[in-house]
Parts: sequence; C-alpha cells; structure tokens
Amino acid sequence: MNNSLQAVIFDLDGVITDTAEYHYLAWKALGEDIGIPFTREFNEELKGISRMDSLDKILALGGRVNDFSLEEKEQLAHKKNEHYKELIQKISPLDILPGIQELIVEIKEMKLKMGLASVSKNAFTVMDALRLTDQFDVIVDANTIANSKPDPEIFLTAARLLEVDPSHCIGIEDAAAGVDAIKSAGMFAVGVGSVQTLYKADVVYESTSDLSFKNMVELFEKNKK
Ligand code: B16
Ligand code: MG
Repeated sequence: MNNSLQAVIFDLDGVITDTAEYHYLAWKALGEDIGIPFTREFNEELKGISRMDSLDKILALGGRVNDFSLEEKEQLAHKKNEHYKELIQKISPLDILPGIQELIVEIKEMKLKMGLASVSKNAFTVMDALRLTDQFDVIVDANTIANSKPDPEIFLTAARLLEVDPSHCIGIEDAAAGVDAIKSAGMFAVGVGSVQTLYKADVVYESTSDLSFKNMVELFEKNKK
C-alpha cells in the first residue's frame, strides 16, 4: 500500500469542462476595451492563475501597470467576471469534457479518493451546473486558500482534507502554473494540452479524450520504483 495511488485531484477550468475558453473570451473582450489586445499564446499565461493576477499580467503586457488605481482594477476584474458569468450561464452536464465522466467512474471503481483544486471563485457554481459537486470527496476553491497556483497550497490543502499523503496523489492540469503547483506539492502530474506548454508534467495527453486511467496508473507506479 506504501507507494500506491490513493487519490486523484482534478483542476476544473480546462480539465473537467471548457470554461478556460470562456475565461479567454471574457479577458480578451476586457483587454480590447482598455486597448490591450492579446493572443491565445499569451492567454496560456493566464490559465490557472487568480483573477487579479491575470489582470496584472494583461496590464503589464500593455505597459499600463500604473494607469489604474486599486479601485479601478477591482472594477475591471468585476466587469470581466460579470461577462464570464454570462458565458457560463448555460453550462450543463453536456459540457463535461469527453473522457472525464469515464475517468470518474474508473476512479470510483478503484475506490480511490477524488478532489478538486480550482483557484476559481466560480468553481462551486460551475461544478453545480455540471452536477458533479456530490461526486467529489473534497472541493478546494479560491475561498479556502491564500496563494494561487503555481503555489502548491491548493493541491496540498486538497490532499490534507482527503487525508492522503501528496506522494500518493495524481494531479491533473491544463495550465503550466497548475503543473508547477502539482510538482511543488510532490505529486505525480498529468497534463492535458500541448507538451510545449506542459513539459514539466510527468505525462501529457493532448486532450481529455486521450486520458487513459490505466496508462496513468502504470506510469505513476513506474515512477515510484
Ligand atoms: P475566477 P482553475 C482558474 O481556474 C482559471 O484557470 C483561471 O483562468 C482563472 O483566472 C482563475 O480560475 C480564477 O477564476 O475569476 O472565476 O475566480 O483552472 O484553477 O480551475
Ligand atoms: Mg485549468
């Protein structure tokens, strides 16, 4: 049992459902409003980090860091979030990404624990809309932690609440900041997306439909030897 896998901890946006795209659309619209257009490539840097950290990165990109007071920045972040909330209004279980439901069933069949680690303040709304909240043993969101990804706090908190040592956990992420957080937490990191972005993960699958639980467990066990 010593080296065995005991828990799987999922990221939400971009892994369980494609809200990463909605975050992108809402930030892109806000960026254009303030004269800072940006590309999908730049957007990779916003994935997995908090709302305010994302805004700071966009302002830095446009050389406008000193152009807004804290109150104005809060208004901008609020505006982005209102747009994002509109975009996620129609989310239903049909928006669970391919392969995820099957993975959840396999994890439960193996009697492993399951956690969610999302730095989104909208995590519970999205999980409820997907009707997944009750399936998870623990959900850690932005309200529970002080430090956003790439800090390991969110994954360590999930493992602590699951009463599992981090070395017995797999973390699944679509963001480079998230993979950094998993690795710093001492967990086995599964990336979903491009190898170029997620090269620090222990294994990368191109999309959620490529996720193979059998393969993941084999690699986890090999890694322990
Ligand atoms: P909110 P995750 C993260 O969620 C997103 O990847 C990131 O793009 C977003 O800025 C962050 O949540 C905060 O979200 O504005 O809804 O509080 O990937 O950790 O599930
Ligand atoms: Mg994500």
